[in-house]
Amino acid sequence: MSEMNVAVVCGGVGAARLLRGFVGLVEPDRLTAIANVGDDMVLHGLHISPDLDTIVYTLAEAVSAERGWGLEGETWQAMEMIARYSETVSGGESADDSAWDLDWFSLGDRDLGTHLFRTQAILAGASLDQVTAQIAKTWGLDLRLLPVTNDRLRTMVTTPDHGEITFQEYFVGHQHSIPVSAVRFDGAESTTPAPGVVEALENADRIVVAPSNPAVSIDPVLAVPGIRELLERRREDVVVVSPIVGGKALKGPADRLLVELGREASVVGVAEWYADVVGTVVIDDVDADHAAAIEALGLKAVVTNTIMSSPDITRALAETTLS
Ligand code: FO1
Repeated sequence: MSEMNVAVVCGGVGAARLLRGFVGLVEPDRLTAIANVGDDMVLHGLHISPDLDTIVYTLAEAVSAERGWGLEGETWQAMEMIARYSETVSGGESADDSAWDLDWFSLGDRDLGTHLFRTQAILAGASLDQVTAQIAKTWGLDLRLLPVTNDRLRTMVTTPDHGEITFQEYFVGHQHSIPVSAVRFDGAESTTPAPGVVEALENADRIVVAPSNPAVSIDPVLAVPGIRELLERRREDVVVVSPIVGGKALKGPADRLLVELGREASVVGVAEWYADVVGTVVIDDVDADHAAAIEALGLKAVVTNTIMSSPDITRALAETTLS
């Protein structure tokens, strides 16, 4: 068991998978996941925190293997009721009439229990980090899971045909199939880090940036005042696992977003994206010939298998980020 204190900066699915490699390697009270909240939204009156929930469900081995989010063995009774009411209010209008499309974001019946619990806690005065700790404890998580901030921060993307829309309207509503010209983190400038976040990053022997989407999952975490500056100051102890392998994102639009936002969809593009805040980039074996270009940027490149297709590979990858 490593005696190191480790802080992992997380988005959703890719981060949750890497965290599995740290559990059992790093002491639970020395392992802190600091998660993005820019994907959060209030829907049907419920506070939904997709990246926090994806981490909880994945580490609890309860996540839907097929979807990578939500719970295994879900039923969708509540959503079916919402879909029926949606029909009524939309008068059967086309699905594009999103004002009345109430079932665009799929919430399973068990997943709804999480949102109901979180919402009632927040309405009763709990902060997001407090209710997240209760959810993590309920699922028996062996790490500390912190939202980067308790304050409202919303990732907004600008698209040519739809103007500025919320992250989930882009990611789910449009299945991230439309080009993005800009990303903004609404409210970020007036947020503060949640309790424990700065301490975890200051005390960490190693800060790991998970293989999440740089533009819409990691950058919103860095947008909370003080966080980017803290990583810049500790750049030598910060390691990022590239979310791009062989020019492609393993899941989601990270490769397209890098290009749309002016970088190349490669491990070099990732290194450039993070050049100010990381000292080391971990890249997959298939990208070994890009190591020199990364080192030319003044970063270290570490080549290993980053395809987390088994617990052993995931554990080895986690160990590599700590070595
Ligand atoms: N992703 C989808 O593509 N479609 C959905 O209907 C959907 C519902 C959903 C519900 C709860 C949740 O925690 C996540 C959900 N996601 C869905 C994934 C979510 O949009 C992404 O996990 C993140 O926001 C991006 O990392």
